[in-house]
Amino acid sequence: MTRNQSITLYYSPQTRATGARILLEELGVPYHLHVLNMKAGEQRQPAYLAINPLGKVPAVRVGETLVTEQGAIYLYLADLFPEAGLAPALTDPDRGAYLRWLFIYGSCFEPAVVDRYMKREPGSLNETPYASYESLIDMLEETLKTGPYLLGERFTAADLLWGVALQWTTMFGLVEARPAFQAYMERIGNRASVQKVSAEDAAMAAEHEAAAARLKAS
Ligand SMILES: N[C@@H](CCC(=O)N[C@@H](CS)C(=O)NCC(=O)O)C(=O)O
Repeated sequence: MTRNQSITLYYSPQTRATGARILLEELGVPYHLHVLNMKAGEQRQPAYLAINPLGKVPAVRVGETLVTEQGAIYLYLADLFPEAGLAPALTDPDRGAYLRWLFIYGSCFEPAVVDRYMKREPGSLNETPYASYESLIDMLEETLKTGPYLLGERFTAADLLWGVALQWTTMFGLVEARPAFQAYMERIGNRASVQKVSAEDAAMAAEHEAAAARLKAS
C-alpha cells in the first residue's frame, strides 16, 4: 500500500518546497529529504530534470508515485494520511471550499503575484485567470477576516500552503500585509512545524550559499 512506502521530498531551503516539508511535519510521517542546492544550479542538472522536467521544487515521491506542483502535492499527501485531519473527506461538505483554496492558489494567486513581480500589465478581467489582483486579494481578505482559517474554525493543509505563501509574498512586497493577513500569518507562523522547518532552512540556505561560493571560486 502506497502510504506505507518511503517518502522522498525533493527539496531546496527557503523555496516553495518549504511548505511541503512543513506539511510532512504536520502529518507526522517519516520522510527523506533529497536536497538540491539551487544556488549551484542542481535543479537544472539531468538527474533532477528526470524527476521534474521543469526543474522546479517541490516534488515528492511516495513509493512509485511521483507528484509535482504544490497544490497536487498538498492534496495527495493530506489525503494519503487522513488520520492527521488536514483534509476534509470527499463526502464532507467542506471538501468544496478546501479544493477551491488549494486550486485558487496555483491557478489564480501565483499568476497574479508573478504578474505583479514582473510588473506585467495583467490585461482585462476576462483575459486573466484571476479576474483582477484586487478582487483576488479582497476575496482572500474577506475569508480570513472571518477566519481564523480558510475554512473557518477548521485548520487544513490549505492553510499551510496559504500561510507560508503569504509570508514570502508580503515579505517581497507583492501582497500588502493587511491586518487579517498579519494575524493569519502569525497563527500559522507560530506552529511548531513552521518554526522547526524555518530554523533548519536558514542553516541549510547558509550552507548552500557557502558551497556555491566555493564552487565559483574553484
Ligand atoms: N508551479 C510550481 C512552481 C515551483 C517553483 O517555482 N519552485 C521554485 C522554487 S521557489 C524553483 O524550483 N525554482 C528553480 C528554478 O526555476 O530554477 C509549483 O507550484 O510547485
